[in-house]
Amino acid sequence: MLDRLQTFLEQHTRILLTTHENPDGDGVGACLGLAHYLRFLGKEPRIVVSPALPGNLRWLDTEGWIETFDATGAHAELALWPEAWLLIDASEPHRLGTMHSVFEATKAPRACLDHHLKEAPQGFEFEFTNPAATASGELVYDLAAPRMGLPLPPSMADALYVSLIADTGNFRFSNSTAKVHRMGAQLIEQGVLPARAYQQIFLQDTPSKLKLWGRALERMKLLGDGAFGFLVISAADMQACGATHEDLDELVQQPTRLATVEVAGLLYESSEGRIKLSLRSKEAVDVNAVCKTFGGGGHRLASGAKLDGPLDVAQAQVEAAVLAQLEKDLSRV
Ligand SMILES: [Mn+2]
Repeated sequence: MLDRLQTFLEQHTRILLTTHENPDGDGVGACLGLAHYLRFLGKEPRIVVSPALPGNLRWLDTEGWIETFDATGAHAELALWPEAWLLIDASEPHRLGTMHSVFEATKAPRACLDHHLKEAPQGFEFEFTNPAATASGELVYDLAAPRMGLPLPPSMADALYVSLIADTGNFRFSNSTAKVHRMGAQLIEQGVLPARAYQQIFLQDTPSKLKLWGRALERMKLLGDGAFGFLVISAADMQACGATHEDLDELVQQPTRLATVEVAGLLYESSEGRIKLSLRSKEAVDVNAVCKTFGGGGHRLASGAKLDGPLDVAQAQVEAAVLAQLEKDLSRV
């Protein structure tokens, strides 16, 4: 696959690198890593993201390469620029968000570079996917490191290290393979400072986020003999804490800190009154089955759904559905 990708990149000069909307550490790290490699090859890469980079990723863009998509201004003619378009860390064109219409309009050959387990990508002339990889940055490293030789430029090493820690939760998740640990070790040998990267990526919260988390955790419901830890956040809670949607990141899995909890849940009411459910399972319980009953989906251990209001009705429905699934999967009577 990497040889095919190398051939694809060699055939073009102006290469547009993009990632899914609401760019994350892996997508951005992989874009920056690949941009370094393409410049090494003498290419002219550009990186355009939508919307703007979250604050915790800005330090990675040491060269000022990342452009924020501006449909009517700077990027009105973007469809005409590239000779090749690469979508990184996603394999569904609609995940480009506001850039999707430009993707549809361009005459350039379009490709995806991704590691997610999904159905075969559609809407691309070329596909470069490897579901065995932990992160898109891992694919970029496997492509670039042997061809560039080590050490990599410092900001490229930082970007690819961030790819790894973003998708492995700083090497905590089950996808933290021996291979990505070795890659992390090599990047540290090349000068990456792991404590600095961790702090820049993960220790960037705001007071409003901690206020919201405090409120949610104080009121957590423990159901099913402590096997279900359930957090509920209303639009009024969000407003009282001055919190934004970003402040909900990683809140859903906090109940899994408890020894007894098998399933963690977060029910969230947006300011428009839409209700979103997220469920996480430690191992034994299939939360995807629960979310499917509400018309949602995801994976066995991480899934989500949208529900109709009002909030208290949705909450009762979720509680009943999760308790039924706990009985089924934990063989409780
Ligand atoms: Mn990824």
